[in-house]
Amino acid sequence: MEISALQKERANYQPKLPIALQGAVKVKEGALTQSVDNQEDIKKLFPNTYGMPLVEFEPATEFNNAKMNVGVILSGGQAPGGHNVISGLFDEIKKLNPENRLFGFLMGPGGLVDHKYLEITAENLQAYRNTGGFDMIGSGRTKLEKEEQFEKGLEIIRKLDIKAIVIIGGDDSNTNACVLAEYYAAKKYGVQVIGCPKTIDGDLKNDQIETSFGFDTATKTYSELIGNIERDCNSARKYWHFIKLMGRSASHIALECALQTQPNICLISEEIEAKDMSLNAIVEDIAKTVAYRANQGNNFGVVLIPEGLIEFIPSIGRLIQELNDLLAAHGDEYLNLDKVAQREYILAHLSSENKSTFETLPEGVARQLSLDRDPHGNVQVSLIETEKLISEMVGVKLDQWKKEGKYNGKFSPLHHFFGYEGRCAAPSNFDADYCYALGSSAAQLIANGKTGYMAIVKNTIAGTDKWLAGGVPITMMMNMEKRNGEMKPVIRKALVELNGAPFKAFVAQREKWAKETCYVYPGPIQYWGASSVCDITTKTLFLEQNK
Ligand code: FBP
Repeated sequence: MEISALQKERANYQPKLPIALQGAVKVKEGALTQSVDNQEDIKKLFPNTYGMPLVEFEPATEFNNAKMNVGVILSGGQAPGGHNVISGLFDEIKKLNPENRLFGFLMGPGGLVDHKYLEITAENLQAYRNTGGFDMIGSGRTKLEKEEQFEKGLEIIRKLDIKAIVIIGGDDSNTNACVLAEYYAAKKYGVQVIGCPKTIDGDLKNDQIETSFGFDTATKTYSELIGNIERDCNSARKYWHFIKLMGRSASHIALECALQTQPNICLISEEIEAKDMSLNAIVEDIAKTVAYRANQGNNFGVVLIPEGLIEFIPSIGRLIQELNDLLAAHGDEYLNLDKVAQREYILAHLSSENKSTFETLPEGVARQLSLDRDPHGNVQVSLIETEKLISEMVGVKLDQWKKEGKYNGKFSPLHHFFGYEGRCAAPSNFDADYCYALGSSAAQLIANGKTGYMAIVKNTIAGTDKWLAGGVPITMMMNMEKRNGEMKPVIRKALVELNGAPFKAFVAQREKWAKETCYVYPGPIQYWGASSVCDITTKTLFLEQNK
């Protein structure tokens, strides 16, 4: 494989570990835990993995030489740092006992079920250390949820003499990791399951998980691009850029990028939902800023739009809820019909309020909402061109104001979607270290007999030496939510908190950013050089931890 000059140098980077993981390690057990909500339901569903204590690692004097083979799975969307979780896991299990072996299941959870795997060795891992992407073993969105999948997986687990499976994934994948852990524990198979918090979306966080890996690198990558566009925009002064940013549900990515780049407008889905804003109200707000700036002679600007926006506009959210139920109960009756017949079927079955919302949406958007779901039941928001929908509506509003003599500017919109390009960037120093520590923690959880835990690293705004590593029972993060028409135990997704420090910091400045031009140009991720540039993490994490 031919590698770039950067890759060559970056391969030599030795990720830093918290003190507790640098030598021999022992476990300190903390308080027993409870789920965040619906305690009785969750306890009933997870009798073997509920209520376990928090775990923290401490330096020890004696080495644990646990003999264990481990399987690892990358699950869901790519996030920078996945390869470093694998590196940390590999190095730690070899440190425990050089005879330990690591197997990577290929193309996500499906690899476990289909018995497709690769043994990870020092040689084949070398080219992937500190690199972005999940291409070493691939990823996939197969949902591990059925007993026959668990039993199929067990066959290969037994064949390879695997003691534990590490699932590197987001909230849905870690929910499934917990279901698998519970199943193997209930059957007394002696197979442990450990999760690792991954997702660029940043929505897998709570009192125990400070951030999901990949968020740091992805937001730095997008902020670089946004900054470049802002500078171009401020040079030519003739375009309005509408930039949709990835992040399926929560607006953490958009908010972090706004804090880094100070655009004229950034929509935050959670605020729009809380204020019960209609699509029209959102459009009118943007048009007012465009008109204000035009009045100052500034026919240019930058608008950030979180990709999950559409689901948070209350009227559209209610429509999606009903479409989810319809899809779960009657999907078979219309999924195979042609486009026109499908639309007719759906319109005939919706309540009158949701029917009128459905009718007002452009046909392509309506179709995306009604048909496509990923295997976890999520609307595929990356495929909906919200940035175009909104800018077109702003254009229509401005034309109307022009006719009424209320606006006299030029509005030339351009559209961008920053998503996939941020998911496989070479991990920043933060993500490289964080992921390596997560992988090492996962190995230590296994060596100490834990199952149904997620590896965690805390105190992440301090230097790596001061980071605290350990594990949290996955059931602690669960509650019951409706999925595909049924109540299910799931890890609660963290949305942007409107009384949280990052959002408040944004609100304190956004009016100024809208009226004036206050762009900030973060530039590309730096891997070497001044620590004030290379080692800083996100503004979100900094503001949250300094609360
Ligand atoms: P995960 O939650 O699995 O980490 O995925 C995140 C994400 O990148 C979302 O931001 C995005 O909406 C989605 O994946 C896109 O999915 P796909 O890669 O299947 O198109």
